[in-house]
Amino acid sequence: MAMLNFERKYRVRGGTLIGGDLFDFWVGPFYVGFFGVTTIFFTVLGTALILWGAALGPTWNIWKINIAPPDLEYGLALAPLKEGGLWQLITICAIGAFCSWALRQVEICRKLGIGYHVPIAFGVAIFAYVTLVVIRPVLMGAWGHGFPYGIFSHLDWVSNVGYQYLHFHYNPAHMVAITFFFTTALALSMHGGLILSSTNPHKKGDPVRMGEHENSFFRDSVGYSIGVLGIHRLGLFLAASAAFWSAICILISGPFWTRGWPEWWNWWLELPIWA
Ligand code: 07D
Ligand code: 07D
Repeated sequence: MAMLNFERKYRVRGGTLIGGDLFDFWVGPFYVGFFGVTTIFFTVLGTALILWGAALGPTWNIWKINIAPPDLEYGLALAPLKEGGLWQLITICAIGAFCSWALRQVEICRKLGIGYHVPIAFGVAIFAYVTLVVIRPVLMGAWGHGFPYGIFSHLDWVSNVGYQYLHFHYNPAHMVAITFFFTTALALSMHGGLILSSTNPHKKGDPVRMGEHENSFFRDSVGYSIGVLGIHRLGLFLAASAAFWSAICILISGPFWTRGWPEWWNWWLELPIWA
């Protein structure tokens, strides 16, 4: 079915999570929905607050703008706007916007009658962000443990927090996350390469090759092909695992392990079998 016909057929009301018919319409190609409106609300408010924070600061240099979380002495209390309160409001807006976006994806899935794989995948990214700015700061007793909003300042935060634990590469969950990130890149490059190679046969004018050629390439080279559906299951698993283990690696740094990460490996030397 041509795309334009299909869109006309499926673009009917219903399937919303809340609000019934409220905002249940499209503007051009975009589905609006209740959560489209809340996404716009939080995004506009959050961006305005970032601009306000930038206007207070010493620079308009895009790389150097920095909106810092409250000082550690404020603990988990609300801080005055200019002393981290803006960061707290921006965090609420960011979480509101990300969650609204995910719920709008859910509503679109419901209208189409398809699975929730995309919003679940995005949910893992939201989980990583919420771990950084809510779960870990709450467990450590101060909003000041969140990362600052600024292009370079957030890099400084990553570096400083990394060195607080002496050598972050020794964090075992960081190792698992990095391995998943690298494997995701490997899998995506091989999958993209394979699809392009069968879509572009040797001779111009030859028919495009399909699944049999793709499977045979991998069966000939490594003895096994995961298959057309399987490669997408693998891709989603690898990418979601990368973000999930990232969240775990920072969640355990502080709340569950306060010393240098190299020291964690002493458990190996302390095994009774060496005694
Ligand atoms: C390609 C999808 C498109 C998204 C893009 C990001 C903004 C922010 C903000 C002007 C892959 C759009 C950016 C809307 C503008 C202001 C105030 C996704 C793609 C293009 N980081 N980070 C970047 C964010 C954290 C780290 C770049 C966000 C953690 C390192 C961009 C978050 C830690 C490096 C950026 C976030 C961390 C970066 C490119 C949220 C651990 C780099 C991002 C909400 C995760 C790289 C100068 C990219 C860089 C970079 C955005 C969180 C580490 C500015 C929105 C605290 C080490 N980060 N980041 O392509 O060049 O992502 O930095 O959690 O080296 Mg970061
Ligand atoms: C948090 C982003 C969520 C984004 C959302 C959406 C918009 C809209 C709009 C474009 C999780 C945002 C959308 C804003 C945009 C438009 C229109 C993603 C998030 C919801 N590290 N490290 C990681 C590596 C070192 C340290 C993760 C590598 C050093 C700390 C990953 C190396 C030290 C933390 C990772 C390396 C150190 C991390 C990041 C190499 C510093 C974290 C990915 C090769 C001296 C962070 C949850 C991630 C983390 C993290 C990789 C080195 C410290 C596994 C490859 C040794 C403190 N590092 N790292 O989390 O786990 O994505 O965060 O050396 O906090 Mg590390």
